[in-house]
Amino acid sequence: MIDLYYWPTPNGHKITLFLEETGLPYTVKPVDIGKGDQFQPEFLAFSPNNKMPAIIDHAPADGGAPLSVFESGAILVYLANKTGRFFGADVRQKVEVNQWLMWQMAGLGPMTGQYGHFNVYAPERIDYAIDRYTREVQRLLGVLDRRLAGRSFIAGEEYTIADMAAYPWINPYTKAPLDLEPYPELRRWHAAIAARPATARAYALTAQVNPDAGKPLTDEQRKQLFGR
Ligand SMILES: N[C@@H](CCC(=O)N[C@@H](CS)C(=O)NCC(=O)O)C(=O)O
Repeated sequence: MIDLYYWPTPNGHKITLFLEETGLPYTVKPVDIGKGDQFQPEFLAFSPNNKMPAIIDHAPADGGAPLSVFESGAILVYLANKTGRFFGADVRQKVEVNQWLMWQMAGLGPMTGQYGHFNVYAPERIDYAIDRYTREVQRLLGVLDRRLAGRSFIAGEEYTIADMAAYPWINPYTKAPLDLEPYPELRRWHAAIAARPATARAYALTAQVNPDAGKPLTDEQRKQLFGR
């Protein structure tokens, strides 16, 4: 059994996308990041960067003690190795999956996160930051759109953890939507993943775990998330 330390955000969705695709049994352990659960010593003991997602696998492959993993990319790689699924069939496919997973972790995720921060959460409007991150996100969406030309998914014809990492970060801010019109391959790919039953199951957890999802942040939530 896997304990998933989770809150319904783009980085959290990556892991539920994987778990729902594979049917691996898991228990959701909510980490309410607006209440400061990520700073609790019990959580920091295995997730020292005070961010979710994290997992504890109580039945690791070596039969040993429970194994914890933090960082969404590392969790996806761990789960893909554990199940032998969604990481490509041979060394060349694995390189494709891995390099696009790193591209998401180091580029699309952080840049889109900053785009969201300065458009949705910042207490004052800073035009330079908004312009900078808008242009960078548009550049990255263009990179992904070109990559998807002639391919069903990011690494080829198979759905992989590279897709699961990128999908939740495509236009995640309803209060600051981007125009996806210039990216037809990306829109085709995104619609295909949205139509998967596992994707619907993964996103259905949002309302269950955080009924307040989508509401403006309270001052207390803002303090927990951005005040330390
Ligand atoms: N690089 C990390 C980023 C995780 C992350 O940013 N998690 C956010 C929510 S999406 C979080 O837990 N924030 C709480 C905080 O910053 O205090 C990963 O991919 O797992």
